[in-house]
Parts: sequence; C-alpha cells; structure tokens
Amino acid sequence: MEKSPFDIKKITSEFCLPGEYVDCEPIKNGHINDTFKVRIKSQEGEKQFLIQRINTDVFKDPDALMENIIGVTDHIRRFIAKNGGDPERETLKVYPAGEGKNYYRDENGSCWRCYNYVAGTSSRNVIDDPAVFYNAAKAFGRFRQMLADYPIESLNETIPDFHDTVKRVEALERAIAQDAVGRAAQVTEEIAFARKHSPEAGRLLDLLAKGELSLSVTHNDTKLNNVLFDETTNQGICVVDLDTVMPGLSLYDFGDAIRFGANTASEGERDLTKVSFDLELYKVYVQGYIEASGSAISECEVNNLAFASKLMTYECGIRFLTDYLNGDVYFNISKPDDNIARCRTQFALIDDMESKWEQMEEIAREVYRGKTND
Ligand code: GN1
Ligand code: MG
Repeated sequence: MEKSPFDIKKITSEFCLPGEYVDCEPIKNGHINDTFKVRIKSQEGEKQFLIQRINTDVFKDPDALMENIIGVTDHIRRFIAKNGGDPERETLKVYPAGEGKNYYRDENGSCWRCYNYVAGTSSRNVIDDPAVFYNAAKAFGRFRQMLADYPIESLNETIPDFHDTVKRVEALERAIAQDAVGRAAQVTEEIAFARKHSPEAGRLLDLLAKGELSLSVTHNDTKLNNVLFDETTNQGICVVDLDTVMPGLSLYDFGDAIRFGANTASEGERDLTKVSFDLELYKVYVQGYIEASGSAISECEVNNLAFASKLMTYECGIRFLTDYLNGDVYFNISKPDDNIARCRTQFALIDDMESKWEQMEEIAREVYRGKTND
C-alpha cells in the first residue's frame, strides 16, 4: 500500500470514538476529499469509521458545510426513525471532535471529519445489473422525499452557482483566454465541441426563471458511487457525500446520475470506443425516478429528462476541460491527462446521446404515461 502523507492514527485519536485505533485503508472514489476507512477495537469488538479530509480549496467555509450536513442528517434520521427504518444504516452520522466541534483542524490547517461506516454495504462504480441502477434511482428519490419538508432557506450554499452551467461556460472561456499552463493549443477540438453546445447551457435556468421549474433540496452530486448498496439485497441503503446538498433542480440530480451510470465506460476511460449511452439503463433509471417522485414530478420535468442528462454531461465535461486548462487545480488527478480524458468521455457520451435522442425522449414520455395511467 502506498504511504499516506497523513497521520491517520493521530487524526483518529482527535474524535470521540469508542475504542483503540487498529489500522486504516484509503478509499479512492471521489475527486475532491481524501477518505480513509479506519478500524477501531474495543471490548465489544471491532467497528469501522470514515475519516475524511475536507477539501477546503473547494469548500471554503467548513463550518457552513458541516452545519448543512448535521441539519440534513438529523432531519433524515428523524424521518427514518418515524417510518420504522434503521437510522444507524440509512443515513450518515457525524462523530464530534470534542465538545461541540463537528470537525478537527490539524496543525497544517487541514479540516477532518468523522462518519459512521455503514457495515454490510458497498458502493459501485459500474453497473453489472440494471436492478442496481433502478435501486440507485429509488435511493436518490427517497433522499429527496425525506428532505421535501426541510427548511430550504436554512441551507448554506456550499459552492455558489454549482450547477449554473452558463457560469461554467464563462469559467471555461476565462480559462481558454488565460491558458495558464499552455495547454489550449492541444485541445482545440474539445474547445470547439464545448462552444458548439454552449447555446443550450441556460435552458433549465430559463425554465426556473419563468416559474416552470422550481427549487427543492437536492443532492447535486448523484454519482452511482454516492449510494451505498446492501451487499446481500442490492437495495440502495444510504446516500452519502452530502457536501453539495443545496437548493437545486431535481433535474440536476436526475441528469447527473444518468451521466455517470448510463455510460458503458468509466469516467476516466481512455478508449473512447467503449463509451456509449445505454438506453436500457436510462429506462430503468427513469422508471425508478418517476416512481420515487410520486406526484412531485411535473410534465415540464418529464419533458426535460433527456435534456437534463445531456446538460449535466456537458457541464461536467466543460468543468474537466476548464480544470485541465487551469493546470489541474480543482479535481484530484493521478495522471497528468486525467482531466482531459474525463472531458473526452463526457463529450463522447453527448455524441452518442444525440444519436439516440428520439428514443431518450420517447422513453421518458412512455414511462410517465404508464405511471399516470396506473
Ligand atoms: C466531484 O467528489 P466527487 O467525486 O463525488 C464533483 C462533482 C462532479 C464529479 C465528477 C464538489 O464529485 O460535481 O460531478 O466529481 N464534486 C464537486 O466525477 O465538485
Ligand atoms: Mg462529492
């Protein structure tokens, strides 16, 4: 195992955990925070926890961030308890770092937090069975339902304008103009692709401004690997990575889940012939999403399910391109071409979505009709 630059044993000792540190293992799922699974031993046996370094370049106000997470997880815990669920498994729990402290700041200024580790679950990066994707849709749908009565105005905006695709296009144009690390000339095709598609960037924001769509409490990072699945039943048990829970459009959550899960290739795949849009996976997710939304879904949303999928793929693609041009300052990378490779998979997926556009739109209408005729 590669050596970690962090003294996880020492950091773990800062949290009020029941027992002695045994060991830790890095979890390399996300592009933003650094996460470790730690084992703790006490007389009652062994338990696992998650220790995570909050990326404060991205989340500049860790107090506001943790306030959101405590508020949201407390709310969800009450809902689960009231509805006969298991709050220990079905939501994250923040373990304090001393009296009244939701996180620990080390001597280098890094901020660390500690969560429960949900035993008997695992996350997925690819889908081997469409039922898993359907279960992901149900889990994110339930997450939305549990937060439907959460006081939206009390949420802090942890990253302003997070899914404002128009502002993301502006950020890309600034990165192209600055060309901080001299990479623009190598990616002219990607820049041309981004510019060709930019006129559509404001479509959902326009519908919001016209009152045809409305804001709700959304997750905003609905990657498949942000759901923990029960290892035995494959049910989506717990939604994790709550850093971007903010007011948003539920179409963002739908589209982002499709972007990641209905791609037959991984986000960082270099062989673009492996990238394609899987209509069967799209259909099962639409089914799960429409079922989980109940009467909360509007016709305007249904009419924009395909578009939201494309928009979220575009937004993510241009964010990777922007970061590549800026010299990889935002997303974690392990190879110098990671960000441009990620951008290319997103743009290749858009091409394939466009070739299947009629079917994507028809699937959304058909599933919705089936539901309203029930
Ligand atoms: C980041 O941390 P992670 O990997 O869950 C990013 C998302 C992107 C995603 C792309 C705070 O999510 O917005 O969609 O990478 N999170 C943030 O894989 O920027
Ligand atoms: Mg995240």
